[in-house]
Amino acid sequence: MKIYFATGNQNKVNEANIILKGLEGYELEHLKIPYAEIQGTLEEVSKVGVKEIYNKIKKPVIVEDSGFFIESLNGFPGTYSKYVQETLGNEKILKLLKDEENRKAYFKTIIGYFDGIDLKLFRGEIFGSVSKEIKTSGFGFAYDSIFIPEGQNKTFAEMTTKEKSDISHRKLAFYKFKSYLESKVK
Ligand code: ITT
Ligand code: NA
Repeated sequence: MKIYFATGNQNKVNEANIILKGLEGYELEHLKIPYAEIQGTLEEVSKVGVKEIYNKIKKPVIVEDSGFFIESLNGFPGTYSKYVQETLGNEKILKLLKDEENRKAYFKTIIGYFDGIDLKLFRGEIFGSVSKEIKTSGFGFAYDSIFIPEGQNKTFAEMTTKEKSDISHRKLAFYKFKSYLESKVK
């Protein structure tokens, strides 16, 4: 069975493929079809987006909406993560946090799945902190070079895609999705 993944972000597809490896009988196919990103929570964006794409292709499809939430900035950039990454970037975000003791942050992702009958959402989160400096070994994307997961001493961008994908918000959400698919087959 083919699962269509509608996203304009190739990094997400690369990670999803690593995460879903070994799921027998399912194949992920990247759909580069854009969908309207309404202003709302990750849950609302995923729900509306996945229905929109389903109505275009009439096949089981997923979308994934994510954000990076910084506690001392009241959750900013959150649902504005894409725009803020493109406009401010990591350097300016670190400046905003320059004198801040509380560096807690988390990634959250919501996968929306729709097959014409069942509409499901799967959530994944990972908690950690914002690093003092940008740190990368060339892996990852966007906020990865300023995020250190709890219990680790490296940023996501210092981990290989496989290492990140063992613990990431995306992994947790995709594993829930994977269990759902497996229970459907039985
Ligand atoms: P879609 O086409 O799938 O919507 P997108 O890049 O717009 O791709 P999102 O709206 O879900 O994706 O994500 C918002 C932003 O959050 C994204 O552009 C990145 O800047 C950031 N982001 C999401 N997942 C991330 C991750 O695993 N590591 C670092 N940054 C991430
Ligand atoms: Na998006």
